[in-house]
Amino acid sequence: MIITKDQINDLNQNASAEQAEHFGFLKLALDKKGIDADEIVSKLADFQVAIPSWALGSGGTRFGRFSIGGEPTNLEQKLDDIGLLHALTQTAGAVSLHIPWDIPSDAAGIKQRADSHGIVFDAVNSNTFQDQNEQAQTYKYGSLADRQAAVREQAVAHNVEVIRYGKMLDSKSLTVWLADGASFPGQNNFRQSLQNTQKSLQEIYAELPSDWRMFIEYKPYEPSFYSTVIQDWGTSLLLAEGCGEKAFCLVDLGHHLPNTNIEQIVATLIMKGKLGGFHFNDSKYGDDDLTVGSIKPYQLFLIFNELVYGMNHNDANNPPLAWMIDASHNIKDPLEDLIQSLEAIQLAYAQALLVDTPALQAAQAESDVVLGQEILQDAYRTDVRPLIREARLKREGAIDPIAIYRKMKVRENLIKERGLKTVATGL
Ligand code: LRH
Ligand code: MN
Ligand code: MN
Repeated sequence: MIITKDQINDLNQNASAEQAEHFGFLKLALDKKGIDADEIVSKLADFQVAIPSWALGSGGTRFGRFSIGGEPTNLEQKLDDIGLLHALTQTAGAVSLHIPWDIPSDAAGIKQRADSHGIVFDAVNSNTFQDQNEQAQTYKYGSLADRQAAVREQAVAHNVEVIRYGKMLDSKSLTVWLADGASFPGQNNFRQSLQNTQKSLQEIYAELPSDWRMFIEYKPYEPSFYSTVIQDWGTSLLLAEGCGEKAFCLVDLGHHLPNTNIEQIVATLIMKGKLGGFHFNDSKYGDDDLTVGSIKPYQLFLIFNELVYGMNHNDANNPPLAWMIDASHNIKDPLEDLIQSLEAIQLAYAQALLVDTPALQAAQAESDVVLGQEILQDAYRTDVRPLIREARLKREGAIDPIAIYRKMKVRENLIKERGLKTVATGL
């Protein structure tokens, strides 16, 4: 199934008068505050987020999985699904592959398919947290950190292979996330594990093309429940600095212990020019991988506020970030869930763009705590939905993507095309 611009334009008709009215009203209100609504709309229209190839089907928990039907069963179909998302939202113009879950055997064909949907290849992800068939060494006790050289060599070789695939697709970055750690005290020597990890990462880094970047993703626990080698942003930064200027930290919102101040981490990493990428999701407890903005939208706004500030005060030349959604869909239609996540990201970004930074700085200089909060919350409490709808309209996307998705019976059509009992590769 494909969705054409003509179909979207037609279906937008119902909502266009109301959108024009709402946008006009907000534009006037923002104008009075000295904010150019059209400039914000342009920034929103340019903002693109990668969709992970492993999260287009129903995910599951270790207790079960419930298929929604019509899920993509190969990479081509996954790209088609992202194409649908992109047609509707105009925000999903990139895909991030996890290898070997999605091997682009026919790289030219895959690239052409992606091109036809206006999709580019963002970071490629390696996987040394699962054993694959015909693999000589097991990752049961570790991969890049493992105490056995043969295991480390195999894990390094896999990452080099992932870079090779990425080059064929014009990807420009590699994301490394390791499950390496220990489930019990006494299992590993902390120092040795960290040293091995650094050395292995340096070996991968040496194979990185000159215009590539390497992202080092951290996570405090799971699947290792006593200790994880790359447990936090500090360890990630240490390792990135130990590799070189093309190595950066990657923040996954779900990879923090409860109540961690993620916006402060973002501010610090941009200040050091070492923030490379972002995995969006939301969580109540741990790495829950829920829909972005479904639990803590204010935190998301505060994070975006630091991202916007960091990019506008970029003394350390932090490069543009790689944005990706890393969520799992256990009970919702994955495509509807991704549309909601994309919307939440755009909302937080739009709100952050409204923050009156000079006024905030003045309030901080005066230690006017109340005013500082007022300024932030004034932006957060602005209904910015007309801005993101306008951004989508500007690119001929849907004013209301979920409404059009449902009106066009996308899921029903996918089930007709692909069947009711489908399983997509991934988590
Ligand atoms: C680990 C993680 C990492 C993996 C993905 C499947 O929890 O966030 O980014 O690559 O999930
Ligand atoms: Mn992640
Ligand atoms: Mn995760």
